[in-house]
Amino acid sequence: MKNEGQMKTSTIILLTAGIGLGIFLIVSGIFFVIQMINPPAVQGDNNYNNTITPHVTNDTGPLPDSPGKLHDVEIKNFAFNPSTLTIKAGETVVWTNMDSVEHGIVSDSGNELGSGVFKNGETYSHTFYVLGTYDYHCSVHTSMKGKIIVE
Ligand SMILES: [Cu+2]
Repeated sequence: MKNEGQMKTSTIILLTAGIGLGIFLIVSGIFFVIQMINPPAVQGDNNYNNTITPHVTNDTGPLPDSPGKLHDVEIKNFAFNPSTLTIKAGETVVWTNMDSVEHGIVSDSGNELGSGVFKNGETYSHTFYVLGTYDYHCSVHTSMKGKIIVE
């Protein structure tokens, strides 16, 4: 009878060890699968957020030769000064109305320029990106003519 009891005890020990090992394998298996499926959730939200950096792209092609450069054209005594201005692509022309009457900048053809009318002391600015010659006139006084050459 003592022998049978020993057999029973070792069977229980073996079963317990087997079940324990089984549970351990299942739990670690589940943990491994969770890590595989969703790694950021396991890493912690703070670290994850801090690693985000702005992604800068340049979809507009090569940078202009003189980015941001400004050129002034005065509108004075019903004339543009200078009446012809040569700039580089990417540069900006700023028209300032020095007269007491309203003037407006509009392209002779096409729609590159269209300021609407603006008063004494006010400005209109436009950046030219495409090479070419841009003839324009005053929308109020059509005899006032000017030209921007982008080269
Ligand atoms: Cu005018």
